[in-house]
Parts: sequence; C-alpha cells; structure tokens
Amino acid sequence: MSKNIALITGVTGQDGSYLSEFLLAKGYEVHGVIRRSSVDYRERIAHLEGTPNFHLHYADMVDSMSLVKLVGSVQPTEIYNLAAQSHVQVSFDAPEYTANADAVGVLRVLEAVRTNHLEKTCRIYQASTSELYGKVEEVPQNEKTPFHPYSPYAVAKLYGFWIVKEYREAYDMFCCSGILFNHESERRGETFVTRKITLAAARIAQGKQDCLYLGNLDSKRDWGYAKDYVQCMWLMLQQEKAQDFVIATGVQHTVREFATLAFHHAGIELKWEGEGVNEKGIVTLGPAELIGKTVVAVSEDFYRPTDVVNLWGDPTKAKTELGWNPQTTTFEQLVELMVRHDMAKVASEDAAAKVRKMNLAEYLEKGIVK
Ligand code: NAP
Ligand code: F7E
Repeated sequence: MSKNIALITGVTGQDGSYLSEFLLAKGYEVHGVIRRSSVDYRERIAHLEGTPNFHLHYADMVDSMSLVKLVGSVQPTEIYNLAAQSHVQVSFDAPEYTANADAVGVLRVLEAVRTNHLEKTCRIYQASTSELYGKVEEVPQNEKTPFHPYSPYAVAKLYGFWIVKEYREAYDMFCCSGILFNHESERRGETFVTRKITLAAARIAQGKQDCLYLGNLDSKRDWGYAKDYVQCMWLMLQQEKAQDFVIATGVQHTVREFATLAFHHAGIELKWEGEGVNEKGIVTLGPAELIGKTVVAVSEDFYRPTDVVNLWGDPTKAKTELGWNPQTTTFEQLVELMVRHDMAKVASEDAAAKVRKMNLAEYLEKGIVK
C-alpha cells in the first residue's frame, strides 16, 4: 500500500496545527510550510517538532518557485492549502498582499501540482470561507446560495474558490473547497473576536485589565470548534468525487451573546445598556470591586468599512454525505473550553513572568546579559 503524504500550507496556524495532529494520528507523513520570521511563531506546533513523521520546509504563498520545488521534493498525495492572510479587517489595510497570498497563492499551488505532473495522484483541499456569502442573499447559507463577497479578503478567496473549480473541470484534478464558517479554539489568533473576548474576560476577572473594547456587537456568526472542522477537510479528500461542502454548526449567535457567556464562565454577569457606539457591558454580579463597572465598551476603531453581519450555515450536505456531526462541540461547550483555557493562561502569566525575572537576575549576575 502506498504511503499517505500530506503537505499542509499554513501549518503554524490554528487549523494547520489541529490538522497536523489529526493526520499524524492516522499514520500520515506530514510536511508543513513555514515562513522565515525574526521571532518564534511556532507555538501551536512546537509539541509536534521532533515527531519522526513531521517535517517543516520554508516556502511562501507569494513565491511560485518555492512552491514548485517543494511539491516536487515532497511528492504529496494530499495537499491542504490553509495558508492565507486570514484577517478580514487587515485585508482592508493590506488588500494587494491579501490578493497575492489568498487568490494568486491558490493558483500557484495548483500550478505547482501540474508542473510536477502530480495532477492524477495528488488531491487538493482549498480553505474557502463563509465570507464568500458576505452581504448575504439568503439565510441560512448552503452550497447553492449566491456569493456576494464584502471585503478584500472575501474577494481574494472568491478567486481561490473559482480557480479550484476551474482546474477540477479543465484538468480533471481532484481539488475541492471547504466553505467553512467561523471556527474557533483555544489556539485561535488573539485578534479574532472570540479569542479577544475570552482572553479579556479572563484578564478582567483576574484584575489584569479594566475594559474590553469591541466593534459591532450585533454581528452574527455560526461559530464551531476548529478541532471538529479539520476532520471534514480530510473527509472531503477521501470521497470518490471532488465536491465543495459547507461546514458549519447550523446555530447562530451575536458577538454580544458570545461576550455575555464568556464573562459568565469567567465568574462575571453582565447587563447591557445603551445603543451603537454608546453600548456598554456593566457588571451586575462578580468580584465586589467590579460591581457596577463598565467592562465592555464599543470603539469605532473595530468597525469595518463593510461588515458581514449575518452568517449562518446549513451543514445538511456535510451531515448526509460526509457523515459528519455538526454539533460534536456545541456553542456553549466552545465558549466554556476557551474561557477555561484562558483563565489558566492568564493565571500562569504571573508565574511565567516571575521565572523570567529570576532568570534575568541570574543572567545579570553572571554577566550573560547586560
Ligand atoms: P491562521 O491561524 O491565521 O493561520 C494562517 C496560516 O497561513 C499561518 O500558518 C500563516 O503563517 C500562513 N500564511 C499566511 N501568509 C502566508 C504566506 N504568504 N506564505 C505561507 N504561509 C502563510 O488561520 P486559520 O484560522 O488556521 O485558517 C486557516 C485557513 O482557513 C485560512 O486560509 C483562512 O483564511 C481559512 N478560514 C478560516 C476560518 C476560521 O474561522 N478560522 C474560516 C474559514 C476559512 P504564519 O504563522 O507565518 O503567519
Ligand atoms: O470577526 C465583529 C466583526 O475577526 C467576527 C476569519 O477566520 O472567519 C473569520 O473572519 C465579527 C465581525 O472573524 C470586533 O466586525 C466586533 O463581524 O472574529 P472576526 P471574521 O471577520 O468573521 C471567517 C469565516 C474567515 O474566513 C476569516 O479567515 O465580529 N467584531 N468587534 C469584531 N471582530 C474583531 N476581530 N475584533 C473586534 O473587536
């Protein structure tokens, strides 16, 4: 039997780290793409480094040559293209880079496979997104809902979606897109709204932050757990036929509801007063020194030029054709697990800082640092 060899772009990201664990447990040889950085950014995969079947390589989504060479040397049987400038708000500040990495980057991966004559042996998963529905034309959204991208990020991802479809039809390649709705975890980047909230709730509960500033509290999302979603990426590549799938929980909540529940799990009950930019989250129950204080406020800095406000996925096709359970982790469980993780992380920050201070004192004494 031939060996399963996976190449993951975006291996250092939230999904890349969970997918690596998932594929290693299935006996795959896993190769991940990393970028050179002046600081250590491999926190999410540090525990995998040194595993015999896990290998890292330098390449970049904006550098065709690096991708062609890498695909040629790894000879993957499956490629998971997860690498992207994935922050919607940042895409308004860096639209050209976002298009290069998130749109043309997909084309580069497809062409790297063709250049190496692997189109009949290598299956490709493309990380597409519910942002394609953007200014939504129906709720909930399924595989037939029209797209209406509403940010530079979404427009770039739309190109990725269509070029994958085009190569599937033009060259009979096994390539498909997962239209994934928001998925979060204790490894979620700290500037996405859920993680920003769970970290702030933990810091506020432990007296290390005064107030959390957010943008649009009315925005609605279908939030799932990233660890459950990587299983679908793999399932999509195990089917007889390449097809695109919506991956979602089928349940929708507002940013305000997420915040209310996150603070609850951090031991703080909130009431909401005011509207729009004047809305505030005020403590009604919790540590005595916080009662009556405003711990959540709105800042226009987090408003977007165009915002996607009503995402709600219909996972029926994934449920029936992939046999996937969209409710493996519920919204309530997701919020709780993220807060529990961040309460412990924030509590250990003091201890870690103390150790760093002690090390520094010792280094200073020994003259190792000046
Ligand atoms: P993430 O945590 O932001 O990770 C993005 C990954 O892409 C990181 O490993 C990053 O590397 C890498 N990357 C960015 N630009 C690159 C470049 N030019 N060359 C090579 N690597 C590059 O994202 P995620 O949440 O895991 O999401 C994975 C994918 O799914 C992304 O394509 C995202 O757009 C898409 N998606 C995410 C969600 C979601 O809710 N999480 C929903 C739908 C679709 P560094 O560590 O070096 O920055
Ligand atoms: O925003 C609102 C914001 O940045 C969610 C990416 O993984 O999922 C993600 O994109 C909503 C938006 O995620 C703040 O305006 C309010 O309406 O957590 P987010 P996103 O934009 O949905 C999709 C599916 C992807 O494909 C992307 O890669 O929350 N919001 N206040 C805020 N958002 C942020 N970031 N920060 C706030 O303070």
